[in-house]
Amino acid sequence: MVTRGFFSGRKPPTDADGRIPPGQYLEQGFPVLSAGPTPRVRTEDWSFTLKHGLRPVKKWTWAEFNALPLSRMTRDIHCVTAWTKFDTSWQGVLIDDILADAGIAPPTAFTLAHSFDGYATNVPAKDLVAGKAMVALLYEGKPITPDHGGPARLLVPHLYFWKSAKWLNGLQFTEHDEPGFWELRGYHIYGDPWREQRYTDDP
Ligand SMILES: Nc1nc2c(c(=O)[nH]1)N[C@H]1C(S)=C(S)[C@@H](COP(=O)(O)O)O[C@H]1N2
Ligand SMILES: [Mo]
Repeated sequence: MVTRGFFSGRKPPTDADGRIPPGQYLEQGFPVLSAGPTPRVRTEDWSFTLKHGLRPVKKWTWAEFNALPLSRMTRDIHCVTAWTKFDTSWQGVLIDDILADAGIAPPTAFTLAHSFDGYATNVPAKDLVAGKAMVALLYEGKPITPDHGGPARLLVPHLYFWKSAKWLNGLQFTEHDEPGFWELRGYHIYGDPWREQRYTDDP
């Protein structure tokens, strides 16, 4: 039976409770959260550099990067400011496929994602591989808008959304777990929404 209510969009899915981590609420819109002004990065000026420590391993132009295999991820996302958004759909290049193109396996256990605005965030290497993360190029089938991190952003949906660096321009493997922008300013070093790891001292 199809009812009027089905089309209204006001009724959350029946499994909503099990999909909303502790302390989060369900958001229908897509809020923008940026530490500073939105950088306008033209694709002709865009590049992505993979580094092991200070040593560049491989660098891609926009055209080269877009020639890598494109994958789709549809995931719930969770911002530390307490909104959760269901079923966001992205297309981009899995970190697995970036590493394969560079011909390497993760050389260390930790990474820092770097962005055009100077933002950085740390993510353990194991949280980026095995299909868990991508460099997203499209959101809901269209190029990611500048405010949401276009031309390219990291997507690590199983961690709080501050780990999904916008305006991404590189990934650096580091010997140690090095805190990034928000991790240096009181946010949790790992940021698992299901364990409610919001702030530095949260277990
Ligand atoms: N480069 C960069 N990436 C960033 C940020 C930022 O300020 N700069 N903000 C982070 C935070 S705190 C969140 S919650 C998400 C917000 O992404 P959205 O604006 O697409 O919702 O981006 C993250 N990635
Ligand atoms: Mo955030």
